[in-house]
Amino acid sequence: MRTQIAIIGAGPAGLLLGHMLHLAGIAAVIVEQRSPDYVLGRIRAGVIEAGTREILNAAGLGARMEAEGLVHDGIEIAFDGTRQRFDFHNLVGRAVMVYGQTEVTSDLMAARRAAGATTIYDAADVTPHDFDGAKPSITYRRDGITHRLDCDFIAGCDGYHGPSRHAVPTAAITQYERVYPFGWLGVLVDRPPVAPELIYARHSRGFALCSMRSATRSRYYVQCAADEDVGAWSDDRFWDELRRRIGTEAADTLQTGPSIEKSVAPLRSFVVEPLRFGRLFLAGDAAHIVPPTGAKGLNLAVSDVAILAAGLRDYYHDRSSAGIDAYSAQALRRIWQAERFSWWMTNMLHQFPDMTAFERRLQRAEFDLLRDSRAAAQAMAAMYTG
Ligand code: RFL
Ligand code: PHB
Repeated sequence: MRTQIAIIGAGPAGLLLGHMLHLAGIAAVIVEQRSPDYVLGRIRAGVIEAGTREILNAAGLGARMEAEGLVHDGIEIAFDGTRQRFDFHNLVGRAVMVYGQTEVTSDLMAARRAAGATTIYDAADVTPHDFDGAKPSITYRRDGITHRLDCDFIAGCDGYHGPSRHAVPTAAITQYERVYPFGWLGVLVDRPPVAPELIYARHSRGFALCSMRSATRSRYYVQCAADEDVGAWSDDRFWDELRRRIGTEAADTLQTGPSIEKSVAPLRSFVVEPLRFGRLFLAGDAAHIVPPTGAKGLNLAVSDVAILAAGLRDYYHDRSSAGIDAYSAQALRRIWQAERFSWWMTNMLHQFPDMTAFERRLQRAEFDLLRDSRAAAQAMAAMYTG
């Protein structure tokens, strides 16, 4: 088989790239190791930046998001029980959209079906080849048969564990990484959210987050050990721990119920440079990871893909390589800003095992600065809303 762009991975990055290329009349095949149901079953991001919302709408993907998503004009930060609201609308004239990654993925899958474009699910041993030459390809195994897909370019949209980044010789790639000494334990529950907006809580027992997916479905997180055993957390234990961290007012109104999903996510900051190796491009979590505190991961995947798709459009329509040549540097500028913001939010709000009293007071000083300085709050709001 032959196509113009072979995309590895059918997460948000791969599916959106496929859709944008389709809109530009460029052929792409997506090869994914999992099944569609498995991909849709992963509960991940919940917050869509203003810029991401614009990109999804411009690509004709926003109808259900606009109808069902929740526009949030602000967030709250609870610091040792004291809640402070940050009004994004007032600070920077922007808002975010709360709309789950599962829904974005489902909308992207529907658009791909409607376009009649090819996605190969359940593909094993997906391997990129010869991207340093003029004739790249990928191979994969399905139903015991090895297939080969020839292409002009390979897009590695295969997440943190995917094969694309690992196919690059180590001498050609630089990795930057920070692994945090904790994780997040997340619970999804069919109960109305505790508050109309997200609450990010810093507490001496550890960080907690009150988020949501809709007016009737909530998503809650508590900071836990990086290797926490989910099995050790009954629902009751989770609700008790959450209540202790979010302040009495929220704890008293929290509606609990049986969890419909419970999982642990490790926290990591990670970037590789560059994002292009000959005819292979990396995009999304394949190239960078942020801790979820800043709600940036999905949004970064979308902005990478928007830049890459524009470059490929110029390449095929105008015979100009300028866009794909600039992709890595252009995307990395945004990536490092999101890395800084996510690292800063994480440091301000989490308990670190080796923290000194001095560092705890600095966390308080960060919060006081946000509360007392409009300029500081504006900087935070500008980064959060994107
Ligand atoms: P994905 O979603 O990991 O998709 C990669 C796809 O590649 C496939 N794949 C392979 N395919 C073929 N062969 C192989 N060998 C392959 N290996 C892997 C995988 O099966 C998968 O389908 O990466 P992508 O597309 O770059 O998208 C990135 C986002 O998923 C991620 O950044 C966000 O979910 C991060 N994130 C958040 N981002 C936000 O913008 N806002 C949030 O509020 C937010 N909250 C979160 C998050 C991530 C979390 N977890 C669990 C990591 C909350 C959590 C808890
Ligand atoms: C979520 O709803 O899953 C979510 C929201 C905000 C974050 C991280 C995760 O910062």
